[in-house]
Amino acid sequence: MSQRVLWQPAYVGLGSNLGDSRSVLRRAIEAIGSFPDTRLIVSSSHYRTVPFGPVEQGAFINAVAGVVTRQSPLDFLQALRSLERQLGRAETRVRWGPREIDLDLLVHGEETLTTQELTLPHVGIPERDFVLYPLRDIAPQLHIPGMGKVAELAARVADRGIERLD
Ligand code: PH2
Ligand code: MG
Ligand code: MG
Repeated sequence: MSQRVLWQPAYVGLGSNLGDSRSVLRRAIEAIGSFPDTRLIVSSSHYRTVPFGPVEQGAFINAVAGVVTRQSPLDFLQALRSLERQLGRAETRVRWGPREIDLDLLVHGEETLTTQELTLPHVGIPERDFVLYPLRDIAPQLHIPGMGKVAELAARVADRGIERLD
């Protein structure tokens, strides 16, 4: 594990539309807060969201969690992948299709990188209500490198029928 000196703020997008989605999201957020060299700072409400993309499927539950971490982006990504498996995500999910749990690293400090494995910031952020609305709850003033301020990005994305849950 490459442990860095500086703690960086990082944000994780969570989604699920198979199984007991709300319970899986709660367990995922708790587990992320227990990653080595990581502290959970804040998490958004859960939202019921209309599926985005070409696949016809059931509604998602989405949320966003904010942490500070000393893990590198790639180590943090590996930890998210292994947590997805631990929470019962099947290996062979269709791209864009239904899933038990999806944990996407959205932002890691000021990092910008493009590799096979990981692009930071996550390229889908500006077009996704199911990321921007929960992210606005917890970090409206966050500046996303190359994209802009969360509150402004959220104001620009159409509400496709997103519902905040308690
Ligand atoms: N995830 C997808 C595809 N479409 N739609 C919503 N509303 N929420 C998601 O998390 C989502 C999606 C694949 O990761
Ligand atoms: Mg995703
Ligand atoms: Mg994913």
